[in-house]
Amino acid sequence: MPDPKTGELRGNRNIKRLKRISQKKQDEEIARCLELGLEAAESINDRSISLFSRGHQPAFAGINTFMKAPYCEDVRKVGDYEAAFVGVPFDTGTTYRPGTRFGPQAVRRISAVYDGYSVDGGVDLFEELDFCDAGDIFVIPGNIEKTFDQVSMAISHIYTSGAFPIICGGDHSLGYPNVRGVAPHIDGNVGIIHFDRHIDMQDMDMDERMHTTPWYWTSNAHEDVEFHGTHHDHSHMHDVGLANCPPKNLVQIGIGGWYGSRPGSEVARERGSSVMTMKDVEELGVQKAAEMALELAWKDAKAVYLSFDIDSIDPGFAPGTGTPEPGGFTPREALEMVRLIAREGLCAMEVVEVSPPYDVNDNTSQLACRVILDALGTMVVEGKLGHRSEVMAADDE
Ligand SMILES: [Mn+2]
Repeated sequence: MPDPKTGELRGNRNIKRLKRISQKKQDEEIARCLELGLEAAESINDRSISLFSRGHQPAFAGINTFMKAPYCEDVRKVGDYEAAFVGVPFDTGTTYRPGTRFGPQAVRRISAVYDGYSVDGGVDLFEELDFCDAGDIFVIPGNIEKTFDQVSMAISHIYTSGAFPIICGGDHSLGYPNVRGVAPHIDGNVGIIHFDRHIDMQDMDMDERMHTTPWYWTSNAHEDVEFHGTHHDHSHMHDVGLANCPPKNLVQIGIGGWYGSRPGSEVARERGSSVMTMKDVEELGVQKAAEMALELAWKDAKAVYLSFDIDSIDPGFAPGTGTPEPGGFTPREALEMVRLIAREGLCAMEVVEVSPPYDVNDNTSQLACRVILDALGTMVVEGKLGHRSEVMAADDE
């Protein structure tokens, strides 16, 4: 909104603020590219260009990590970063279309188009946040339970190293092992804000813990479950729920349509999670819906986890997904919801269900990338992540 006093546009305010942010990272990258990629041909006037592409430009060139961020190959060092993108290329939990195992690579590829500077976000991600790409978790195709154990241990490693986990699926069965990697390390209740067209809360689907089941296993069935310290305590199928993930702090947004929600709805009703349909969001408006979601998720909680199923966005915009359901969010609504929710801070986030074989023009993977960037950017602006104060010069206006 324009400033109510001066009438100055938000964009102009942001541009001024962005000017105060250092260009240290950008300068370092140019020096690194010239060092590793050699000096350009004589006819090239811009001497910051190297002979071999080693950095962000050209966006269509090079070896792609997420946002062309540093590849943290030695994952023992992941704690050197404030945030870490990690791929979980697993789609054995899908019940309709597969293909999400190719999600992380597609998101990485399209992410190269972004340079981390956002006028409407008012943020320069590379300068204000140290983040890396930690590569992919070694999933076991065809074995859901072994994959869950790998995933929980890997996410737990990233989280306890001190980096904010940015988890890119993969199908939504991962919601459970992802949260199981984080929640046991939080000294208090964890709220979950879950964007989806599907309720994903039944116990089993076709005799396994598929992508229709994560919140049955994550949210606990009893308020008085004993708190356990490690994820190992929750690695058996007979455990129902993580001790500090009460269903009252689970908010499910965008639910609706005609696919597979009956068994999960019964569980949601029994346990008392909050189910916000698309119609609820439409009637409340995005701002009010986000406020309600935050209130519910944060009630007596220490942290909130964001689970974003890309199928919550209408398949007209996001066709590349396992179980499309018309009538979802527009990208503008979804991204605004994500920004409003990220303002209060998150303990980790996941974006799941991007299935590149069904995608068109990378639209779906680009939206997944935007969900990540908008959440990160918002947290940086709000001081919940990164190091804005260190790179921002004093206001000299
Ligand atoms: Mn879904």
